[in-house]
Amino acid sequence: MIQKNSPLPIYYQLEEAIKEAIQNHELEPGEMTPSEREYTEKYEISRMTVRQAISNLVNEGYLYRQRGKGTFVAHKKIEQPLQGLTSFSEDMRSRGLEPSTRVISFTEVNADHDLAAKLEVEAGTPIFELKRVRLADQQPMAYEMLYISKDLALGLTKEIAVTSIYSYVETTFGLKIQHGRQVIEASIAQKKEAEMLEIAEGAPVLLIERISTLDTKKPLEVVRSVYRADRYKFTMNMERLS
Ligand code: 16G
Repeated sequence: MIQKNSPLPIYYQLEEAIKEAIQNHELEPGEMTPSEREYTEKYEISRMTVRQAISNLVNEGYLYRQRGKGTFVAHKKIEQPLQGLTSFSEDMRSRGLEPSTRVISFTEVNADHDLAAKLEVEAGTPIFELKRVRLADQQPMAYEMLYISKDLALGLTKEIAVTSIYSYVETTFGLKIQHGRQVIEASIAQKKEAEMLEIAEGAPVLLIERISTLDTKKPLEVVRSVYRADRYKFTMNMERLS
């Protein structure tokens, strides 16, 4: 409730009231919030105050605006720890989310110099190129371009790529995926990526490149992924260096 005689600013009280409504599931993720006018009338406060509260909540990631449509409740971001080499399927399941995959294309290409160097194969070696949209509870989270040595993923098909590649490689061939090197950069969604991720072109995304290697030190995959920045955040633990 909003108390006009409270020392707390009214916009702040409204922010708290909206956050509470989200916590109590009165407002669900993806749902449109009441309009500025509705809040103005409900609490008998000025439109400027409502605007300020909503802007603050947008900046803090609780709400998001869609041009021409309105303001909506944001989905909680997935927190991905930056330690432990895990697969998308494992990550989602460990959070109680159902992973699924849309295979956009599955082809054989010849490794260019960059990929060949990363996969430690000769340039021109045939490798698999796999483009997949990874979803959690039916919502697109990431668009992945995966390059994998053919000899380490023999028999890989589109049908298998719908499930877990890590589990295929590990259970079918008894390979041990051991090490990963990952680089994360901020960017904005290009047209194709935006389409795949069902976000606006130009929306913020995180570009991730991962090279993972087997216990034998042989590189297994080079994966370039585009993650939705509105749904993902990365966390890490740090020790103070002496
Ligand atoms: C993650 C990995 C990707 C790996 C995939 C395997 C990142 C940035 N990328 O998406 O490198 O190929 O998991 O997932 O985390 P899967 O076993 O479910 O196919």
